[in-house]
Amino acid sequence: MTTPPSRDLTVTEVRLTPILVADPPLLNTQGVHQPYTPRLIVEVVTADGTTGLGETYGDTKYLDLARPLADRLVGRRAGDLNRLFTEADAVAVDADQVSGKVDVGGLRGVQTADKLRLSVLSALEVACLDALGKSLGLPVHALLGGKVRDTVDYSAYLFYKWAGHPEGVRAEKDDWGAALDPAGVVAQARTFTERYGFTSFKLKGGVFPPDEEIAAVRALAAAFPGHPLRLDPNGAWSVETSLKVAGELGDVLEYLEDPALGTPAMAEVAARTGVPLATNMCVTTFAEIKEAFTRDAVQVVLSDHHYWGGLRNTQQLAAVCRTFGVGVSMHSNTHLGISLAAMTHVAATVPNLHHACDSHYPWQSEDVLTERLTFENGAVRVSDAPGLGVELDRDRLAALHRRWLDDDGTLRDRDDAAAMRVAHPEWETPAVPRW
Ligand code: GKR
Ligand code: MG
Repeated sequence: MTTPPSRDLTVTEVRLTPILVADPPLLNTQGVHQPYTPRLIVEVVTADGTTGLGETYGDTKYLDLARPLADRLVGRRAGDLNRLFTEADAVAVDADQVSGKVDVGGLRGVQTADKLRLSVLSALEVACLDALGKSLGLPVHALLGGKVRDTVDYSAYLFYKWAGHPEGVRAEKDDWGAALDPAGVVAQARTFTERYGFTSFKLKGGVFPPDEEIAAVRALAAAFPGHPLRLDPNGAWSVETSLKVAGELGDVLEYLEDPALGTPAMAEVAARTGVPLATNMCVTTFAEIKEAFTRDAVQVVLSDHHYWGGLRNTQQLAAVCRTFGVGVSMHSNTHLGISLAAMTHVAATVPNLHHACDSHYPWQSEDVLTERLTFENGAVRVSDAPGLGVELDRDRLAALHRRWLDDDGTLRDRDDAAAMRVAHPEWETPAVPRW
């Protein structure tokens, strides 16, 4: 009998590198994306010399928590994750960050101490799984129980957008052009299909009056007959407006995403339409599931490993959804390749993932990887290489960190309303429901 080689997977160091990555002027109900958005890159180093990678939100409130949480990981084995989750409860969260405020940048409901902790822990968990996988020679999906598919489908994430950021603002240029009406939205969708082969489409709504967005979805349906379509106004509509949109688009929508804000309003819409409702705003924690499912408020939950607390929690969420006959898919916020790799690994292990996942990745021209991940026929191939199957480009990481260091603080916390005020000084975060 051969003795397995001994690997010391004790965590010896956790490196935290905040960065600013280029982001195009994508519009949503709160404003417009900043020219650069903050992300945090996590490296977990183990005693056997392995480095695992993770990624999460990079705003100050996450950075403030990242160091104390990372310190709790040092000295533990990379596989000792359950204990990290229970210990994290003891890490204090600044009361100012959680006094019932709606999360501004993330558009994902009310901020809580738990959501903040889990959003940071998720990056540590992913980095530990990457390190474990690399050290053991196993892909992350194998550590999660194994893949049930070889590719993961994503949908084209369409945004109303300006051609460029406002004059005089430091920004990277993009080649997508403007999309401010139905013709622009269809042209953007065509670019998505040409470049990446996507076959399903989600339009970020809540930007223009609902009639204009209905016209855009109708134009998409005419241009791409039979393809799954979604519309997501991030809770900007009243119950009556949501029902009007559902009535007019019911024949072409795969689902309507967060038309109205909060479980009671979503439940009322759901009770009065046959169009399935999806959410990444009213079910964002395990604690929110009971009320939403009992009231049949949502038919699809869009999981997000960043704020659900990692890949294993995402699997648990999928199991709960399966138990209650609720669909599951994946939400996205601006992210890079480390997170796309993590999303793809966990998505590959979820049997009941029947809708293409969201991803902002095509909008990100910059990354910290030596090789970008690619979409073929709208899907990402599940890597069988050890860990996540991605490698860090240290020069790119250093350059994007330098940009973060050089920033005077204005971009370090994503604020879409503030970015909108650069072009429209009179802009205020709209009251909800907006229409
Ligand atoms: O990137 O503008 C955006 C999105 O609106 C994002 O912030 C949302 O979290 O994509 C997300 C969603 O589906 O609600
Ligand atoms: Mg959404």
